Amino acid sequence: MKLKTLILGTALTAGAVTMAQPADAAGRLNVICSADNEWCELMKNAFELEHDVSVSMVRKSSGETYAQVRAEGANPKLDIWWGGTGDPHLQAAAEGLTEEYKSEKLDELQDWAVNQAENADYRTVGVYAGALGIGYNNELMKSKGLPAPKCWKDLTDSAYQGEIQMANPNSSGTSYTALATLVQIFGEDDAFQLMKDMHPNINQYTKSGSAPIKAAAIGETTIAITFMHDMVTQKKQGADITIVSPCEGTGYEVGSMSIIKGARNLENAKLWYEFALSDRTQSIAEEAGSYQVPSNKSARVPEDAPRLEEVKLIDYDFAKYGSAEVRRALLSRWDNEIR
Ligand code: S7P
Repeated sequence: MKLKTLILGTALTAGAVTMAQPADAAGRLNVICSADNEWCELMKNAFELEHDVSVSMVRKSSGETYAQVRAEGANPKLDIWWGGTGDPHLQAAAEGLTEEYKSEKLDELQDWAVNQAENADYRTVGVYAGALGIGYNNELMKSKGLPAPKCWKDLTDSAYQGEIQMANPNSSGTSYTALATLVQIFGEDDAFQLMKDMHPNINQYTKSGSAPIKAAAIGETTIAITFMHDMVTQKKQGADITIVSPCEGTGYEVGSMSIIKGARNLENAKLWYEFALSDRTQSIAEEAGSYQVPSNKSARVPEDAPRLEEVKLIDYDFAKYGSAEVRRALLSRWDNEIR
């Protein structure tokens, strides 16, 4: 029922778009999508309705996508990478794996989205933003008599043994954002000590970043570390979840988009780029249960989207934590000392 409503809603929205803008390019486009599956599908359907282009799409987490783009560097099979946290997009840009492109819509975007493009010499751009948080299942928390966490440091409490779930930062952009956030708040050595102390409390390091809050929603874990907007998605679907903005402050993502260097369908990749940055396209994200803040200033911000200005955000250093050197070093230290 929900899916039918979603597809119908999308078709109507994108159908109106088709009348205003006739199809203007033929052919194919290979998209790799690192946002949630429902949003990826919505984007594909809306784009195909607007343009005479057949989209082949795969969904992978941000870190996994980066690894694929890198592995295929000499023989690219993908044309465009849409969505996913900005750090691996920046790393790909620094390694020359993505194409420079200056959109005609840059003036319509929020500063954080333009900064992302500038940090990468226009080899990527911001499409949405969202803050990281701690979410917990109210019923489990109560039935187990656990104290409610308010701060990152609280997650090291031995009372939470086996109660917390987060993703593996190698595969997941969400979890790399968590790792980089803790390092920026506490300093590298103290952050690694915190993660070591928290390790006995972790019941699973998942592949995907949003999996932990989905698990909390169905009572498979009590606490999850994910983006707040992914928690809102679960709450809107009826889950009894509390969203915590950690007392020490928190990091955030600039979800990004990049054209792959050597894309075989470059003109169609540019069509997708412009489509994805438009206020009209960004305004339909909520139909797929996505509650990030859109990068186009004129796009509708979902009523339930966590507002960045209401969260105690750190001054996340995207250039540093998206650099190949720092990202590689932190992930390697995590593998050696935490995993
Ligand atoms: O679409 C939801 C979302 O949280 O997913 C992206 C994220 O990369 C999830 O994948 P991984 O953590 O598994 O890489 C985010 O960019 C986005 O906000």
